[in-house]
Amino acid sequence: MSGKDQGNQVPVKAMEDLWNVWYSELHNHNHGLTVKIDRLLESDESEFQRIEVISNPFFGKMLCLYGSLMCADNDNNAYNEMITHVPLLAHPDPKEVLIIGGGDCGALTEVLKHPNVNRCTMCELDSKVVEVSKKHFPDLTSGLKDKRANLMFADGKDFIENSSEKFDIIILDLSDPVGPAADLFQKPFHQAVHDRLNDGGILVAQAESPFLNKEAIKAMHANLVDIFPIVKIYTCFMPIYPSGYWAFLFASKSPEPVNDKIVSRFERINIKTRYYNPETHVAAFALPQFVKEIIA
Ligand code: SPD
Repeated sequence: MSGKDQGNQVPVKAMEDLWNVWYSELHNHNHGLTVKIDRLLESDESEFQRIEVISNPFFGKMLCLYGSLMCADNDNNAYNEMITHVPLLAHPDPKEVLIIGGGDCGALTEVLKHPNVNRCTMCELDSKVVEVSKKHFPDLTSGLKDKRANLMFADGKDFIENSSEKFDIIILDLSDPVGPAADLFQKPFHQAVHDRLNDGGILVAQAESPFLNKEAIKAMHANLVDIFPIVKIYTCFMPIYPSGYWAFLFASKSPEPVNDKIVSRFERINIKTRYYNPETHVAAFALPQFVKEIIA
């Protein structure tokens, strides 16, 4: 039969099913993550990297830098809440907080939920990431409206090495240890960060996947134990990141990450979270055997 004989019409339902545009991110040579693209909302290039925003029916808008997913409407809370509230509630009175990286502003927004913080400085290399995030992720970037937010565009390494300012908490909210962020995973940088911390200060760094990046975690951990008296690893569930399981390194001049003040401090700040609570804080430091073995 000819097309005319069939009415030459493809039923609407069949047309919907034909929509078949996907984003695939390889996590090694053998596997990766694939998400359906409803719409390509942004595709741009900055001086430093490609920047894409796609939308997916389940995850909502998703920010992708240099071909790697950074955050999504429906998957950012675990990472942003755990990289911020864990050190801020482990510290007795954090006033000055520094974020290196963090261009989507999710960590900044979480930090500024703490009423006792006087100022949160964010040093991001790529202004275009902040610009795109402001356009597409109004909730994540809402902290920028807070007058305690101090945003600067600079190389985090230059800022740390050339500044004399000191902080109570420094958060390394970095992309992967390749390209522009690579030096920020190295020991000289960790030493310089240590020197920018006040007495009792805490460094927290995103530390990649314990399932896929064992060597990177081992090396970072080894660097930090040479510099800080207290170094711990903790983890969270993060579905859009490689393996869905993510690590952070907690390095402190004196506060322990798990202490008996966590519950009362959390109650005092009275904030709404989706992943963080005092139980997930404590539980995050209970490590599966294979993660303990990475740092043994
Ligand atoms: N492969 C993705 C790793 C992302 C780690 N950091 C994300 C920073 C988002 N603020």
